Amino acid sequence: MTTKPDMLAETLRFPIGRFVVPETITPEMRARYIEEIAAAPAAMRAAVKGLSEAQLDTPYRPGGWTIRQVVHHVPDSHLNAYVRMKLALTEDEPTITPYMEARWAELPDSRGVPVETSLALYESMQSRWVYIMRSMTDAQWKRAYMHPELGRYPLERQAALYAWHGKHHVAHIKSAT
Ligand code: NI
Repeated sequence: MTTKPDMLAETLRFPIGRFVVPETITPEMRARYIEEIAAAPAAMRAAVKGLSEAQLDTPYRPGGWTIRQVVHHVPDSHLNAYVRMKLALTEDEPTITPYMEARWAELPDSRGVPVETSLALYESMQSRWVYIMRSMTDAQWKRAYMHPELGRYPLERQAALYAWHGKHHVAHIKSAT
């Protein structure tokens, strides 16, 4: 039984809902994921436009990351995803290394670097990632990496996850401002 404050906390933490693994993924769904991934950097740029330094250093929810940490987290996360996809495309189900996102978000760059640096990084890196995804064959989408905790992770599911992830964090910023 969920109490009301828990539901509020859940909504603040997951404004677009938690990621749900699709049972099947069609080529049309993959095409939509790619477009959502491609659109996310501009959406993030728009979400932080005009925010003051004080606003950027304010948590988006009680106990949550600051907006600046969120902006730096997303390219950190998607850079890991980009590398995982490349590993899976070029090796036979390689085991990837998870990273501790909460600790990354406490490193000095996540607290101090201007958001513009990560907006540019996000746009630049993702333009290469999206270029690869737009070229992938059905067989390549079925390739996978091995995640030590989540098991075999097919690339088409990874695209679904990161399409969700970009929108998830843009929604955090919008919910706070
Ligand atoms: Ni995240």
